[in-house]
Amino acid sequence: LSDRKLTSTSKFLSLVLRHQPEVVGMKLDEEGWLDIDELISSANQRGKQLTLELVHEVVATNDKKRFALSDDGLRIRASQGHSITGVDLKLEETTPPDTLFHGTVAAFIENIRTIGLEKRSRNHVHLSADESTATKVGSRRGKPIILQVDAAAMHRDEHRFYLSANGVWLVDAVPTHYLTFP
Ligand code: HQG
Repeated sequence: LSDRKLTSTSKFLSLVLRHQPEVVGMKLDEEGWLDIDELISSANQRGKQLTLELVHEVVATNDKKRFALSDDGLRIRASQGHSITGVDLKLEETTPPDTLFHGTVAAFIENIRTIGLEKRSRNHVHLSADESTATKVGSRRGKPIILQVDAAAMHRDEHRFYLSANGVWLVDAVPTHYLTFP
């Protein structure tokens, strides 16, 4: 299985499992899962060459561990990054480290200073536990700018934090007074 095939399959699974399951005529269940056999046959019917081996290989080798299998191995979901409404991953509320990080770019800074971090098209604001991860996230859009989040203060103020299965911190929003700008 080539890296190219694995990457294109990862992108396809991100599309289906985070944003648009309707491209294979399916609906995620309320916790975001899809039956793998049904996903493969629906994808194949639409001309996508998806196999069980490919799905398993992507789950195992994906750089960000974007996908998780259910305990029985029959279902798959994205661990974070959803934009689709009506999915609740049922993550447990978790105490965050005192400081978290968010990588963004200059074009967004003025607005973030004014209204804080908002979730935009996704279901959560995504925060990173370390600066190097935040730098990678910001670099997707240009020269990264790293914001520091006072997660300890947010937690004291009863904002809820969730940790995805692949280590991404999720919150509803970060009001501007918890942010430190460089
Ligand atoms: C920005 C990738 C203006 C925010 C990554 C970000 C991550 C604002 C963009 C995951 C704003 C949203 C998520 C405001 C936030 N005004 N801009 N008030 N508040 N923004 O893609 O965090 O590779 O939804 O700074 O690794 O960039 O897909 O969020 O630039 O974990 O698995 O609005 O996506 O993972 O962009 O990335 P996104 P993100 P994957």
